[in-house]
Amino acid sequence: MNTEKLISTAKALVADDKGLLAMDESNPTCNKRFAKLNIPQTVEARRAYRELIVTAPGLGETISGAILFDETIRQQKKDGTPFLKVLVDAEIIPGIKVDTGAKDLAAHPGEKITEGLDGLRDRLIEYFQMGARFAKWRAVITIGDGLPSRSGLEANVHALARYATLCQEAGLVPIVEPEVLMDGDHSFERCLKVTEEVLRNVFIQLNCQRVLLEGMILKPNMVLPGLTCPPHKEVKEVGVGEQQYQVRLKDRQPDESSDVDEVADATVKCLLRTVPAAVPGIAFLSGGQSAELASARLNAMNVRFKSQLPWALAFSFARAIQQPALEIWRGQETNVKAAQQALLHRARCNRAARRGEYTSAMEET
Ligand code: 5MM
Repeated sequence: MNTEKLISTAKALVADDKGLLAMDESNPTCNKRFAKLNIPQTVEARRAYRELIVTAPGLGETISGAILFDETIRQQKKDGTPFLKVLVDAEIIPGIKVDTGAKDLAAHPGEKITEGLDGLRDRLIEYFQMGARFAKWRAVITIGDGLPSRSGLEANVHALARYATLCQEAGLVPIVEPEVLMDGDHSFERCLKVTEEVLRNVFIQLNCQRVLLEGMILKPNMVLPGLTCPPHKEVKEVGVGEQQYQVRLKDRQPDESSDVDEVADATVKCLLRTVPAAVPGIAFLSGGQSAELASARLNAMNVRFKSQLPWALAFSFARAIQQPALEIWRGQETNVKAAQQALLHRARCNRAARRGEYTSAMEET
């Protein structure tokens, strides 16, 4: 294991206020997103879309690394230039998703286990030889009645740690992604509790499996209420003269901007309790938040806490960077330039969020 190289790659992935672009959707996920926009679900359409992304002019000014899928890492531009060369020429570090997906966990209704450990050592050697310098594995944790179970959680964090050690042995920086899903009607507080429990167990296992913390990146969810959590009434005590009044401020939906500071505070509190200072960076997933809210919440964390934190707070978004571009492209060659501008805009917004300089005015330009 080349410790120095791992550490310098991990640092480079979160350096200079840049972040990661997750473009590692598996074929079924990519096809599902294409189908919604009537884009053909073919190898060529996926290739053309990924060409649009990697050739967006100046992408390397905001993006430090791109996470690819196995099909994509082997593809080329229409003119035959390998995507890997395009990325390296743009000073973007190529990465690769190496899990083979989340499957039903036997005897655990409602829970998933991420697969892909069998044969992983050999696959990592091949990806390193191709030019990848980091990898990604996503564990999926569902909140529900009695979920996550202790055994479901342990199985997932154990697999994450086994993956991370194998990556470092092969010279690849592991992105460790334990995603607590937004699906469900759970409260904000429940998400905080479960995310804290998950992250605590992730680091216990990473230490057990002898992962070099300085040579990895954590990719967690932000702390958010479930997507179908009933709107809660925010009630505030207000003093007027001698009397105290309870003032109902407004009904709040989980994905509204009014909770930006609350999300920032809870997320950072959770991370400070669980993530060792040796980890160089935390790059959030967006998890289905709107692109604007993902930027606003990352921005709030950096505005409020950046100077006090031991690690960088960055982004590793897929939908929150790509979705607006995909909706403009819709499979049409004539829309490529406009789609690339939308992609670059989101990447710039997120770089601004890393600096605590993102404002809603950026969305109007
Ligand atoms: C949670 O998904 C990851 C981050 O994406 P979002 O920012 O959209 O939440 C993402 O890297 C994900 O792991 C990939 O898109 C691959 O997903 P599938 O399900 O296709 O393996």
